[in-house]
Amino acid sequence: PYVPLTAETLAPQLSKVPAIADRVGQDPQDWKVVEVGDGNLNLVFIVEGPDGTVIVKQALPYVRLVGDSWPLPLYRAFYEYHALVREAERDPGAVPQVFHFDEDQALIVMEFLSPHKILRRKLIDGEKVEGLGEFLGRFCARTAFRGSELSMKSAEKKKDVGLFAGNVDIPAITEALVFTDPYYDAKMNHHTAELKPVVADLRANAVLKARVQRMLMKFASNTETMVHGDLHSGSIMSTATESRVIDPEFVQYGPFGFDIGMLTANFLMAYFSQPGHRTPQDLGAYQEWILSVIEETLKAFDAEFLFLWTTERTGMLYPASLFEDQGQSSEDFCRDLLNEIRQDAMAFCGIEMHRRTLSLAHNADFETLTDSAVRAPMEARNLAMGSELILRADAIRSPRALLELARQFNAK
Ligand code: SR1
Ligand code: MG
Repeated sequence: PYVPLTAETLAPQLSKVPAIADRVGQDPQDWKVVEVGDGNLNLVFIVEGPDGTVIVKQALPYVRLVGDSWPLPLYRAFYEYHALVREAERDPGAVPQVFHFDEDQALIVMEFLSPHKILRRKLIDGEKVEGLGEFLGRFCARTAFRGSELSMKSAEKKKDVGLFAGNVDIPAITEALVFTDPYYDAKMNHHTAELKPVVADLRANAVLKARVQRMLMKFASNTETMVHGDLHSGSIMSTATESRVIDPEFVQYGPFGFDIGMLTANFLMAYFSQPGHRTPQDLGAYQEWILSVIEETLKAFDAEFLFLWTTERTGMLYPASLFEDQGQSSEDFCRDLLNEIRQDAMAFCGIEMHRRTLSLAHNADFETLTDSAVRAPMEARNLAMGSELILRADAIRSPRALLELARQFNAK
């Protein structure tokens, strides 16, 4: 039966698992185990021994952030494992290597990333990461394209959509916490007191709420590709020059623009929160660096998607014959699709900006600013830009336009 591990029980319980023993050391007495999970859901152990180090991640049967009053199925580890396998195929080297999966124990043994640090922490600490935007844009494009009918055979894709459709309780969290709760006085919500009038205005905006509901419907019903499902800066680990994407337990088949939109939101929140973390001397340059990462990410997404469209497109959609002798280039159709993806992404981006300020799970960019008088104006800018993106996603026709909007809201 399933038993949640502790730092004390892990070594005796897992000493016979070759995937661990062969990498860490044969004698569990020599293992040093520390529980380091600081996310909202799981246990994460670093297991270190004379021969090396691995990560053991185990799902808990409830939401760690809330406690056992909110049960959560262990089966999410199964989907996380399968997501990691697919992400590794679709963008080799982008995710940690998986060494072992135990479905009964809801446990994944994987590569220990070192000296990587959670990207959100690096952004709070004012650290830069070389090649970050290129890496993330490519990851989003490769997983989006290669997880869709633009690459997969229809039957294979349908089978995979069916497999991941079993992950029902996890997307339900996103449907509630991201798309619904911010827009009414939901039980688990909390927000900075000074934002009360701003929040009242936002919740009184029927057009905004209808737009969000439309995006919720797309999120729930559009199975264009396999999405990571929770691609924020806490799901990325980086050194100064190298990055990996972790933690895809919110995986589902969903819209092309979902991951890139969520990711952009988390960079924008890092941007708006910077006055609380930097000295006035460092502030402007570091904020501009964050904006340059957003620009690189969005550009790399489009460039890679277009490259894959040109070089790898198979399947039943958009056969080459469609473009022959029509006086139009296949690339034009790809650009139309990329425009649609960007519009969805901008709306998802705005919604994520709202939920991290209003719903249950906030983020450290703002939360580590303990003086609410300092935090509130930055959160207000974040909320206002979020609304603008939801209401006028179609006005953002280029990465530059998005950056310009961010600068405008930051100056308010
Ligand atoms: C109850 S889970 C709260 C949040 O943590 C995860 O990382 C997802 O972002 C989820 O919405
Ligand atoms: Mg997570």
